[in-house]
Amino acid sequence: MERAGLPWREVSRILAKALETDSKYREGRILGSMCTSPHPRAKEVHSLFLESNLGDSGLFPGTRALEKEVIRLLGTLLGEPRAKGYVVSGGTEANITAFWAARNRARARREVVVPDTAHFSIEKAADLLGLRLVRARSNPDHTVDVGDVRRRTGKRTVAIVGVAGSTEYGTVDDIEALSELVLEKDIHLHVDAAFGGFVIPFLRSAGYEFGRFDFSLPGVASITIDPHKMGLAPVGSGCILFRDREILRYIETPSPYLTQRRQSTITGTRSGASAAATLAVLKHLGKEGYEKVARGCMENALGLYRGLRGLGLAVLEPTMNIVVFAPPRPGAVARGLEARGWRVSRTKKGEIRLVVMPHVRKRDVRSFLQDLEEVLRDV
Ligand code: 0PR
Repeated sequence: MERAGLPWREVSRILAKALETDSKYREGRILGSMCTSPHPRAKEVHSLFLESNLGDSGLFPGTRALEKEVIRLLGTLLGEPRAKGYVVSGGTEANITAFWAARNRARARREVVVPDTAHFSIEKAADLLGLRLVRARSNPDHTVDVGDVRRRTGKRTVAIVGVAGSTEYGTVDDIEALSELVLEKDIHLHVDAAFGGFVIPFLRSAGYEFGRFDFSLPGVASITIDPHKMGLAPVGSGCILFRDREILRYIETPSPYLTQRRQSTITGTRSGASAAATLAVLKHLGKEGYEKVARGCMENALGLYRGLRGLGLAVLEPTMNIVVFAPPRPGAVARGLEARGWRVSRTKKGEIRLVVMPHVRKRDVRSFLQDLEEVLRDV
């Protein structure tokens, strides 16, 4: 660190250079990310709440009330207005919190049964908490094989995970069947709707069909939903919701010298800015605003799907705004696209995966298809 500190001009130069190097969502070329430009108002609000710390919420009762309101609104969206939970740093922390609570409540049991499509944060969560990860197979449509989940569930099972909006394919597991399965036993069902939570309810009201995946199913005990994905909140905003507030007792730690005497979050000091910015967008967009966002993304995804099929490619029919296709020589195709400035991602199986986020416009879809056609000719 400099002894005297640099003139501001110098510091600005360093920062500007870094920003210049970073990709920008607004250019419409990022097709492999589940994040997007936050709503402009969310950016403003975020900077207003930078000093607010929900880890000592007695000092910030105003922000704490905003966090509670976020949880109440999302609980209502997900079928249980009385759900309890927190605004956390993202889906990873939300998933770890769910496993933590489930494990402590279940005492001696130590296994979690998870779909093969589960996000790698689930693997981190199991590893951190000393839980054995038992993977259930996928059906050909990339949803979990519920029969296999049932077979792998036993006396040692703490929790089962269902995915509503899988990271790679955007598919939704049969959560209804998983809910029935856990009701027969005393097992925690956690739904990872980090991505789908802000998509499914809004696409459904726009006329798309989805099975039930939320607290309206009696077996669902907790849900991850991430405002910093399709919720248009700044990065650093995830949410964990529990149906039953009592479960939070199992992860409580005394913090006697703080204004808040007990904590049941993983982090101590935690951002109030995320909660405030999330609430601001929820209130400002409302159901109609999110419907418009989700519908727009889905229409672009379907446009992409039709365009890819028009090019004679093998494409999976999208469940939500994620489109996966398998061109011949996918590695070379991905490299060709990257060379033309597109940022795409690949599935474990090697297919090309396109996440059609709100920053992707119709004209980006058109120019992507044109570039792809050229790339396919070259490889
Ligand atoms: N659950 C699901 C279903 C997810 O897809 C993700 C992240 C998580 C949990 C974990 O969430 P956090 O990353 O918020 O902790 N899925 C994205 C992915 O791996 C994360 C991401 C986002 C990656 C933007 C890259 C990127 O540019 O694809």
